[in-house]
Amino acid sequence: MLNENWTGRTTKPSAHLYPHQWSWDSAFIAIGNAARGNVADALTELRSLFEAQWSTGMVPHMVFDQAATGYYPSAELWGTRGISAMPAAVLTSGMCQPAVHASAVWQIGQHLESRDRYDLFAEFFEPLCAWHDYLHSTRAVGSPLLEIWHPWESGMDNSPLWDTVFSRLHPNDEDIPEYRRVDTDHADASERPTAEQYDRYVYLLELLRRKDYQPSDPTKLPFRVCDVLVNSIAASADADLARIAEVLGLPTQDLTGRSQALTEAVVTEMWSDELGQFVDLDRTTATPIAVAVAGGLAPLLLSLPANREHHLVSTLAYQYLVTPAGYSNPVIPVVPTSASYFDADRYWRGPVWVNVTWLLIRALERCGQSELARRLTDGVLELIDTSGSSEYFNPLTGEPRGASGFSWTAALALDLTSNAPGSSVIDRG
Ligand code: 9WN
Repeated sequence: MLNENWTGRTTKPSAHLYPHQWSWDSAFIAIGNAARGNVADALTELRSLFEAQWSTGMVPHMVFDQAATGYYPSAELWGTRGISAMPAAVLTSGMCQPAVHASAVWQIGQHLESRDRYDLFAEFFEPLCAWHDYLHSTRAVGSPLLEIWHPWESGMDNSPLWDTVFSRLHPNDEDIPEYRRVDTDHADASERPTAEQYDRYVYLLELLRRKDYQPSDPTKLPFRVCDVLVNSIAASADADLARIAEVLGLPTQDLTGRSQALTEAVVTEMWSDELGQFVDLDRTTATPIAVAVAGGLAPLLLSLPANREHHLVSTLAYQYLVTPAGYSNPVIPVVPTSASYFDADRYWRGPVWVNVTWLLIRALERCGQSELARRLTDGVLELIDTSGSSEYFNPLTGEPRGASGFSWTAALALDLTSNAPGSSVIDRG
């Protein structure tokens, strides 16, 4: 399937629904390709993504394949052509996605002999530093925590996390460019965002487009959220970047310091006693967003105080795990099934997503919860064995949802079944 979705330079997330290159998809796919011994394609994938890196350091969330058709919003709607920060040879979106790339490079390096590993790290170190510098300068507005300015930047597009912010947005017709979405041509409407949500995505995109995606005063933006998953991934990748620097014999202090400062901000500013997990912050109103999603467990990727880590593992085990009917192993839906906003079939509002589960499996291994990690690994593999490499899955029935032939599902399953260092197979002893 990965071979079928391979274009020669990148892997389409899915042949029909997502025919371009996406930033965090590429990192997950590269991890999977390296796990199956195809380091060459993994590197080509990451190189092509970083060739599209803006001069500001931002890695764009999409790189358009100019021959591909049938995806909305089109390159025209993004309107990035002519923005001087974008490399002239490519056409990209104007926003970013979670910064999994340094962790991907670190992990791919573990499949290589030391000389090749050194070369890989040397090749990507500067671009990765520029990317993280961008995040820690432009996106850290008045705190070490990083902000996203559009739901698409979280990768979890229509998560219930954004509902309160969206309820405050009342765009005028002239602020929503005319558009016709095409996602519902490829997936059932009941599994995709509603029309009201889609209007707001396009409205927020239009506001950013008018500023060339580089607002001089971000505090004026109507959507400013510090998301737990985004910040945990960044702090964890900061730490991996420091490990890369160490292999290269370079100073690590600043990189480690940045990771620690971000981790500390997550721990002190995002914890919710009420929910027993971390929660997002709405920066426009300076209030926590009291919504439980699996992304709020992602600080398990970080070095947490022991009591927090313990509490978070219990929340994961007792509030999130669910075994689909007829299955033997548990899975983690992106929203706990007990939540009033749980929707088993709809995109980011309840299904199982393999990338979120994979991150939590790796995080559980990191904090010594290898038995729980193993059960979840078996759960994901059982799901894929039964229902195929789907974009997401109904957690109650295990049925496939969204696009079929979805690349990161296949890639991360390959990583989970590989004998690569750091994989669960090794952890299982
Ligand atoms: C918008 C490609 C991407 C993923 C995101 C997922 C979805 C796009 C869309 O598909 O987002 O970026 O059109 O809905 O939410 O995580 O990277 O697979």
